[in-house]
Amino acid sequence: VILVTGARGQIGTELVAALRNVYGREQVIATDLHDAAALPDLEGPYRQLNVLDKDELENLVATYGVTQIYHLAATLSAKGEEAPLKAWHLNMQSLLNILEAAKDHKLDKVFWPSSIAVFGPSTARKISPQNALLDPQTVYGISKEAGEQWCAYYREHYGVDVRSLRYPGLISYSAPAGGGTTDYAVAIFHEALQNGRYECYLSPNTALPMMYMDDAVRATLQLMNAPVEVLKERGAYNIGALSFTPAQLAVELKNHLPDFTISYNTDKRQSIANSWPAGVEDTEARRDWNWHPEYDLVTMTAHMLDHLTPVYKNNSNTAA
Ligand code: VAH
Repeated sequence: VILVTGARGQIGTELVAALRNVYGREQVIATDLHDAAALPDLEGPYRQLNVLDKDELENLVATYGVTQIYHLAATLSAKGEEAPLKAWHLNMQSLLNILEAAKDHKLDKVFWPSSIAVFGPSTARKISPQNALLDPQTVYGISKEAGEQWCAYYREHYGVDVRSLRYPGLISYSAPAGGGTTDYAVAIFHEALQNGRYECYLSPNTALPMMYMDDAVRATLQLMNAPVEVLKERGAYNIGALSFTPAQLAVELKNHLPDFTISYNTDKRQSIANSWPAGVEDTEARRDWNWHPEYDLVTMTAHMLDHLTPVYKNNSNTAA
């Protein structure tokens, strides 16, 4: 039985669906902070869980005979800067609760997402290699760097099989991205379809490592299904797919929506983006567990619009 925390988030929504496809709906317990009664679209087993409540977590693990945990609940980069100590506490204490539960209940495996946010000035605006110096500039990035070290500690001291990926900015259509710096690349699709224009909070030439959610989900399952002996990296694996700027994404969108216009009005998220790499090197992921991306800017844009255009068409019809 697999337990997913943060199941209502951008990654959680997709991972729960993918895991249920593979293991069966009843084998994947989705959890998040929301009360089930407040979730009309709920499908499959769901339990309200505050990941800071260790007893509640242990209770669920014991009740359902949980053997794997995907721990996705966290505060992202931009939101974390608004309440640093709250973000640190949530991101770190929840991970420690999960690692302790994995140790005490001898779980088979744990997945925990790291991020390109672990990189900072030493590789800012460049291509970050797997073994770059990690000098994060955000609370979120600090929690991801510390989290990678805690995962290695529990692996080395207690034999917990915890695996991790440094996700780039993720782009998906099924759940809103919440509180990230890369989320312009999600919002732009909704605004382009709804209003024909988008005001971007990053400057036009801000290149960032990005990935379509289908690739991110596939990478996650591939990593989790790899035999443990092939996993050589102590920290989380870099995985790369795309690297583009807001201007490049806008040009690609215009190929589908000729009247679309973009404007720029940078805010504090620009300084976060400036501290991140423009791309990442993922030689080790390709070497150890055969990682390779399948979506590029053209296919990702087409896929996003295929799924979102009908949503806005229906709304405008009903609106009319
Ligand atoms: C964020 N989407 O922007 C997340 C991610 C690399 C970015 O960690 O905070």
